[in-house]
Amino acid sequence: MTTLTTVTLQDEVHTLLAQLGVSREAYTGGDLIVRTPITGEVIAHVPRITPSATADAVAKAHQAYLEWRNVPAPKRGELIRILGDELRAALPELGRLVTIETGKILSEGLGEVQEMIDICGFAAGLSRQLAGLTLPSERPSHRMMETWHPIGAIGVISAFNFPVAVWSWNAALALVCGDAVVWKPSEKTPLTALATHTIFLRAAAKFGGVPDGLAALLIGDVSAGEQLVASPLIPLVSATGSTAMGRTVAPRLAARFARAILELGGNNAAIVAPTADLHLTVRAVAFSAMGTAGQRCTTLRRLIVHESIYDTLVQQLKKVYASVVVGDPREPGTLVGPLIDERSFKAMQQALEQARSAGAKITGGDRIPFPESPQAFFVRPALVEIPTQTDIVKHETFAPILYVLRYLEIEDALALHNDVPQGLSSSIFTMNLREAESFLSAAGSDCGIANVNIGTSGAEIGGAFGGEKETGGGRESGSDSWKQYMRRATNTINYGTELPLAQGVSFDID
Ligand code: UN1
Repeated sequence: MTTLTTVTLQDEVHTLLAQLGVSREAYTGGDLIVRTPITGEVIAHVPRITPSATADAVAKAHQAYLEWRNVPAPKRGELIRILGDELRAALPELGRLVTIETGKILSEGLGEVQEMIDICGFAAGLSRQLAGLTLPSERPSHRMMETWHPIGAIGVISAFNFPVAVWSWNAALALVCGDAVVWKPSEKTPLTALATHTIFLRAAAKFGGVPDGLAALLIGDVSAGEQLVASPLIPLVSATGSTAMGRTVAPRLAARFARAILELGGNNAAIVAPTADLHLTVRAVAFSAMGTAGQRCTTLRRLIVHESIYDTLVQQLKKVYASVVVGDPREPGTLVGPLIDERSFKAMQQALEQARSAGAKITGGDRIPFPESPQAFFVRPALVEIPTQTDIVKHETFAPILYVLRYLEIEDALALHNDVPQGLSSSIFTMNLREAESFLSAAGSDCGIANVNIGTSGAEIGGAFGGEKETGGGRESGSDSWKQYMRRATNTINYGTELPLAQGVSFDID
């Protein structure tokens, strides 16, 4: 365990914000109190946006879209290329700010900004590839094709755990697609949002001629998000957060036929088969289950282990769980930082209590006190051996709890795997080709992400990211996710002198 330094984090945060170019008024004098989970101390007072300013921002973003949609896509890509350069230049400071605001370790804070840089590269290339199909027409001298057009100003609602990367997955694609972006970040992480917005404005100034309000930031409470969800000027909202949040957002969007990209709860599992490379498995499980203090939507929460290797694997994991360094996420050597707040700590303790009453054997899970930061919530990650997949195992608790279950037949492992309401990420550890391929097949994992011999978390930006069932069905980031940020027009062009009708219909007026 490391000891926390006594340097005030507020000073460090203000220095970082100044280095990143954020003006002092943006994070002082307001009534939104921002705390760092590292010590629990207050690091900023951010002014909240008013409802009328939110309405203005949305209206302005819509106007900006009307202009931006006429800028050629490769030119729009140039803005995102510059944004990537600006993020690269800001990486050390922004990465550190992510660490201080969220409590994730420095390597993960920097990794988050790297994801932003990566998606900018992806989107800049994509700006020359927003391609539609050309399709054969059944009519002579006719051509049929698809064209992709921008859709409008889109809304992004993001969560505390990936406070800036999630914005970038949406914004980089949407801006290249010709949309404007209005962003409502988590109330717990307004500072990294302010820094990111400032970096965007710097990129926009370098690019020159970006319509005013093309990317807007709404720092406020839940009502700002609600306004975004209700606005007829916002044709799409991409929302990341809990399934409970999705349940309120999705019907409101559906009621006005707006699009939704939902990235909600996960309850990710890994199956460990008898042939698994255990050395690799232990490392993968450690990162996926304990990384980001269990606060990724892709965090590994259930481990389904074959009876024949159960004792060996659990013993090895117990060693790692007992020795992993929990402490100040800024210090090299720390692997597990604090939980975001007391609420999250309480939810973890309640889940452990329920597991205990279901007959679970729990290793870890206790609070680690740091006398110099009594308001911080550091915990030893918990390994919970549980005989059956009870309700608490089926529930996503956003904390480092790994439930361990046994299996004998691979079919039973798969059944357990899929028997939860969520469907985000999944893995199998095996050297058996049949098992691996079955896991990836139609009858295998029911998740949006299914991996072999790697963990459930830490996906690359090049793939589509998201999941099924209560995870919400949305896809962000790579592959063809961009299509959601555009509207598709099907065009049929007649270059002949006749007017043949489709389906052989005749309608002769002569
Ligand atoms: C999230 O937790 O909301 O795959 C996103 C991962 C990261 C993204 C996590 N690339 O773990």
